Amino acid sequence: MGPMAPTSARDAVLAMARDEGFALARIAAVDEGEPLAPARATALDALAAGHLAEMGWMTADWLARATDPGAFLAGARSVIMLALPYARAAAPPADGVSRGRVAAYAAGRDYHRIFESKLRRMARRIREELGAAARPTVDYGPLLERPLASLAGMGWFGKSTMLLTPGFGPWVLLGAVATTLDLAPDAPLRKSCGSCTRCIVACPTGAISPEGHVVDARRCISYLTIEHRGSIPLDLRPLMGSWIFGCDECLDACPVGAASRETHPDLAPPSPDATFPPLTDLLALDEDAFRERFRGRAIQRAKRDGLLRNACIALGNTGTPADLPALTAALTDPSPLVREHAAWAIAQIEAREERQD
Ligand code: B12
Ligand code: SF4
Ligand code: SF4
Repeated sequence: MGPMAPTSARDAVLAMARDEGFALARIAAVDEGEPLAPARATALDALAAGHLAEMGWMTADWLARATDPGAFLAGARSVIMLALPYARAAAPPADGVSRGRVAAYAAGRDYHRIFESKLRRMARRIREELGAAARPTVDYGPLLERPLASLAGMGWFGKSTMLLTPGFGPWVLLGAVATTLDLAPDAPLRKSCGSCTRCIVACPTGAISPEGHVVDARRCISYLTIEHRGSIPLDLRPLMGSWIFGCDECLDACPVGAASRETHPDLAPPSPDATFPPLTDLLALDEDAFRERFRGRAIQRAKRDGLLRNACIALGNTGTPADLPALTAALTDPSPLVREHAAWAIAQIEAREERQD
């Protein structure tokens, strides 16, 4: 059998993506020129401007490799971009309990695990059935996924910096398989946000630049609650509302795909408490209880002290006097970070009560 024609290899790969349940699969050609050179320039500008905050692994060298599929897989000619949709959160239980909010992508099982097994199986089939090299990656791996997905025509760059897909808007998670196969590529979409500015207006911390397309991670609640270690700047705390892991405000505000409620079953939250956890319950978690409760969930990334720090801020912003005993107990938490944020939260709740008297 001779080498497969680009079209039939493409059909074979797309059939594999369907077998794995991916809702979207598009192909970017990366063998000619440097299609990701503009994305590399933008990313290096973001790094130089400090917009990537303290995500230490995102060095200039990492960004250069992350925009070079040939460095990711020797001889890469195509990158297959794959997406799973997930639904925005339903309303929180109306029971008067002070609840935090977890970004919808993180309320179900850890999506990295879900993607990893699907992408690995696809890469193995490409090697075994099509006789070509293939290497998968999701999120933390060294490839910038949004520029690749845009090149593959899966969506366009929203002003929120989210990749907006025609059917699901920003509500998709991405993964990729790079391969040495020469696959017939998809064309980029000719779409844009037009005059819409809803995400920019909706962002609680002003993290999106006034013209859009640039997010300053130093102000982004998603960064602050997930990636940032240590104390949260005082001026940002009151703007963080009840978010304790990630933030969906710029996604919730987006009209594109706003009607979609499609969720891959593995990404669906197991209960309302997974999306809206009672905040004082979180303050009671020690290291072991934290690990047990969030086993297999993306929330592990915030670490125990980080999540309790976030819960204190959410209580400071939305809590009531009923939450004061749990916060007072947190003043003796083993972590100085938690103690400091608990003290801040108590002062916030007391000041709110005084204003209401
Ligand atoms: C670092 C990172 C973050 C950082 C920084 C995000 C940022 N906006 O810079 C933080 C922690 C803040 C973050 C937050 C979130 N993230 Co994040 N994140 C990443 C990660 C690991 C790298 C992205 C990155 O390097 N950003 C730095 C900028 C400079 O690069 P970029 O975002 O890729 O943007 C490029 C393009 O947008 C392009 N570009 C931008 N505007 C324009 C305009 C024009 C005209 C052109 C031509 C190009 C262009 O240039 C940029 C540089 O190359 C990717 C996974 C990956 N490997 O790619 C996930 C990823 C981007 N994140 C994702 C998600 C889901 C989120 C959150 C929604 C999670 C949440 N609910 O809390 C938020 C959304 C915040 C937001 N508005 O972006 C998804 C996005 C899916 C999608 N539909 O877009 C990804 C792809 C992970 C995944 N595998 O699904 N994230
Ligand atoms: S995730 Fe939240 S804080 Fe970050 S840019 Fe979007 S709305 Fe702003
Ligand atoms: S809210 Fe409007 S401007 Fe922002 S990403 Fe969505 S369509 Fe674009």
